[in-house]
Amino acid sequence: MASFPFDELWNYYLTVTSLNKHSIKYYGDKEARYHMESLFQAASTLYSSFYPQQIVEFKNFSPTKTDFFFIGDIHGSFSSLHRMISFFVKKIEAASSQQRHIKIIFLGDYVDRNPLDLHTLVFLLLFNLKYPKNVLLLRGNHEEKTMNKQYGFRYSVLRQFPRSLFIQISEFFTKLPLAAIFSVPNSFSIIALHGGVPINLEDPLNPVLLRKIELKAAKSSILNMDELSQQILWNDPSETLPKSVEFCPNRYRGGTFFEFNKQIFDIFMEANNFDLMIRGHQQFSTGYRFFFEQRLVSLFSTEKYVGNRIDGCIAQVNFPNKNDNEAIVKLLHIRDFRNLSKILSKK
Ligand SMILES: [Mn+2]
Repeated sequence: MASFPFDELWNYYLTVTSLNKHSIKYYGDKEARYHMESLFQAASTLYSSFYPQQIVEFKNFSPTKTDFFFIGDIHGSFSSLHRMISFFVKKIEAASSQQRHIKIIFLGDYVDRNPLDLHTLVFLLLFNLKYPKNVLLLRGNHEEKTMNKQYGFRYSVLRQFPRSLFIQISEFFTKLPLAAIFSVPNSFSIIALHGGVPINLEDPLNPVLLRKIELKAAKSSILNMDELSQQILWNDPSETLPKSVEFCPNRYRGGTFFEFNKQIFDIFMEANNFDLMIRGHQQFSTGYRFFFEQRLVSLFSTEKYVGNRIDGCIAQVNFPNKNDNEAIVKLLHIRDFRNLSKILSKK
């Protein structure tokens, strides 16, 4: 890592005003390749050392002194990520003087469907390595090589780098946890993941206990993952299923993934002691949607997605009171981060 110019790369991305798929000054030569390999190596080491489990649980935080931020799908939107990171850097810097802690959880789907996706991932990892105690990346269904082959990320890498780098990145994706739990004992707990509730297909009303299951998720191809891991990455909530139908093969994504109704959701949440689920995976032009009496919030955190304008949102979550049984969920629009000084002075 000695000659890896971390600060130079970080400052480059942080101050870049415009970018196109060819413009990165570090790309296209041997040095650039070495920098990329070093970056992904450092990111792999970070996740292997700090988050060796597929499901990570946080209990040791001060609930009233922590601001949580959750971010849904980005899909290679560099400008949206740039706005968010600029906002978070200011938040993190301000928090240390206020004795507060900022926790930022990304819910997966960083790449594909946008030619700037490699830049977006690189910037995200630089941010993660700069603030390892504040940032956590979860895995989405697009952090997976068969999706990357189909939807563009593989090409983004191979256009300028050898295949070995793509293999290294696919291996890095296997290190990302599938879900994170934030729990305050005797109070409130949040489950964050990309897709949704994994269903025990042999006995659907017998809920999966997330803290107890053994998952085989650390595979670079979805085909080698176990069924429950696949479902965590791919399932969707549905409020349009008939009441008697608890779940069905996913009408939009194919039959090995599922849509689940409120009953499946409720029994899963109760058995696991979860109060709120935060997930991504579905495109809503409003950037978010609440399901199931507001106990599930779905986020989409990009302003542009395959030609569609999205009013991309992230969620800020606070535990106002240690003994309160409720968290406050506030939606923030990425468009508002264009005027950072204004939004940061607001309480
Ligand atoms: Mn997805």
